[in-house]
Order: sequence, then structure tokens, then C-alpha cells
Amino acid sequence: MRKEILKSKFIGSLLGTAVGDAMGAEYEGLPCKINFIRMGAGRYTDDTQMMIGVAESLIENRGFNGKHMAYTFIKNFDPSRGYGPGPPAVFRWISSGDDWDKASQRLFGGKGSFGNGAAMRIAPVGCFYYDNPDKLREVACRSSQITHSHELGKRGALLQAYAVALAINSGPFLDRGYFLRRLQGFVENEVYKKKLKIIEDLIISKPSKYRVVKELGNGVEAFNSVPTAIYCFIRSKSFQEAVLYAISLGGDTDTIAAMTGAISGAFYGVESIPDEWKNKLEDKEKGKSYIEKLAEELWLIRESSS
Ligand code: F2R
Ligand code: MG
Ligand code: MG
Repeated sequence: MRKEILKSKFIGSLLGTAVGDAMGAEYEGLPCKINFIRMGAGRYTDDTQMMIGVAESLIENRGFNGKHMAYTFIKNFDPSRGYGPGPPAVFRWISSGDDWDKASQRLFGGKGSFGNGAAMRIAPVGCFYYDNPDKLREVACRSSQITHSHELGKRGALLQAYAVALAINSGPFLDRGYFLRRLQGFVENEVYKKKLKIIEDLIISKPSKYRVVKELGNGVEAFNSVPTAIYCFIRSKSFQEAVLYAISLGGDTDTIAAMTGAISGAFYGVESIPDEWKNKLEDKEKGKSYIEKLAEELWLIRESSS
């Protein structure tokens, strides 16, 4: 793959996360079949703030360092970005002395979280390890463990990271069947295997949005949102179509659009994100330009090591 194409895909994935998140944030919690979707204020939420933390830590350590990533999340934490209840509790426990990879096990009566918080931030891992599935598997699971120790939370993040990596390695034309088969071959967990089979059936039957939500979900749980984002990408023919469709399903719109944007941006590249959406994305201290810079740095590290 040409260097410039790879760079565009890295930037597309990180910026695609932020654009999808900021657009979807205006509609979070609404029921299915949302019409008249527009980019509103352009302010991103916890999805992007945590994705920035993942990228910053990978860059600073030129790879994964769990303790560093956990403290980067804590340093960046701004409650006004709309976090789920789990991560802030974990941040308090780590700050009070718990180990970075143990604190999250205390959530939900010791079961750990299966929320989509680890998956929504994983794009930089999918980019950084796009050509190394073993390392991607290890780092997706270990980075998830910081806040999401439940098997379904971690496996959801792993599936999302692999979808991003696969999108980077694919193109310019999407072979839907091949893309799904590669995901199916990678996934070990039965819950996600079943959801991928549902996607296979939905792709050939052109279902209503209500059926998509009923069968794949649009909720905050990783298993009710990661497969949905993959479906939104696979069924669409452009970044714009995929993200608009993701938001139109309602529910956890910022996160499903962020994950759809991460995969779609990795496939189509940054040029595919409408200028109007990019230009409306916040560009203050850690906004659009900063996210582009992070993606470029991730790409440069990978270029220098290959
Ligand atoms: N939190 C929100 N949105 C609501 C507030 C937005 C509002 N506009 C505002 O500004 O205040 N969105 C963000 O949260 C989701 C990611 O959540 P995360 O990081 O996974 O959090 P958590 O708490 O770990 O899990 C989320 C919920 O999942 C359920 N759950 C998880 N594990 C469970 C278990 N083992 N047993 C039972 N339930 C479990 C719980 O309901 C958790 O609260 C994203 O949407 C992000 O955008
Ligand atoms: Mg959010
Ligand atoms: Mg959300």
C-alpha cells in the first residue's frame, strides 16, 4: 500500500471516530428512525476523549504501557464529556492505589463492565497494529482491561479493533463477504459469532431499521453496539452514508456512529469525511487538528519501524 494512502486511513479512522461521536452526540438516547441528521455543535464526548488517551499513550511509549495509559485517561478525564458510570469509579480506585489492571474487576459486583467504553476508544490500536493480528489481540484486550474486565466488554473492543485493521488492509472496493469471513475467522466468542452470522443474513435481506435494532441492538452494551457499527459500515457505500445510517438507528448514537466512523474512515480515508462535518468539529486544545496530529504521529512511528 502506498504511504500516503496508509496515512490517510490512519487519520480517517481517528477523525472518523471524533466526527461520528460529535454528530451522534446530539441524538444519544432517541428512538430508532431519526431523520434530518446534521452536525450540530461539533463537541465530542467521552468516546473521543478516551480515544485521544489511547493514541497519546501509544505514541509516548511507542507501544502499549498499561499503567501509563490508565493515568493518561485519568489526566484527560473531563466529566462534562458524558462518561458512563464505570470509568470514573475505576479512575478513583486507581488514583487511590489499585493496580491499573485490577481496579476494573470491582465493577458490577465483581463481574466487570461489558459496556462499549473499551470498544469506542480502540481505533488507535486497530491502526497501530493493523499488520500484526497477534499484537492487536493482546493490546486490544490489555487496554480494555483498564476499565472493562468483563469478557464481553474486552471481546467487543477486540472485534472493533480488528474491523479497523481489516478496513485499513482492504480497499478500494469492499468485498462484503470477504470482510465478514475474516471477522468470523478472528472472533472466538460465541455471542459475537452469532451477531456476525446475523449480519450475514441482514446484508442479503435489506431489512427495516427496526429489524436491525431488534436483531443487532443499539444499546450501550458492547455486544449490542459493536456488531451494529460493523453492519452500518458493511451495508453502506461511503463514510457519509454509514455514519448517517448509524445515527438513524437511535439509542447509543454517539458511540455507534463513532465506531462506524472509525471503520469507515479506515477504509475510505480522511478525504471521504465531508468537509462540512470536519470543519464543524471542535478545534480547541485537543480538537480536530490535534487528533490529525496524533494520527500522523502513529503513522510515522509505524513507517519508521517497517
Ligand atoms: N454515558 C453516556 N451517556 C449518558 C450521558 C450522556 C449525557 N449526554 C451527558 O452529557 O451526561 N455515554 C457514554 O457511556 C457509554 C460507554 O460506557 P462505558 O464506558 O462502557 O461505561 P460502563 O459504566 O462501564 O458501562 C455502561 C453501562 O453498561 C451496563 N453494564 C456494563 N456492564 C454491566 C454488567 N456487568 N452488568 C450489568 N450492566 C452492565 C450498565 O448499564 C452501565 O452503566 C457510551 O455510550 C458513551 O458515549
Ligand atoms: Mg459518549
Ligand atoms: Mg454513547
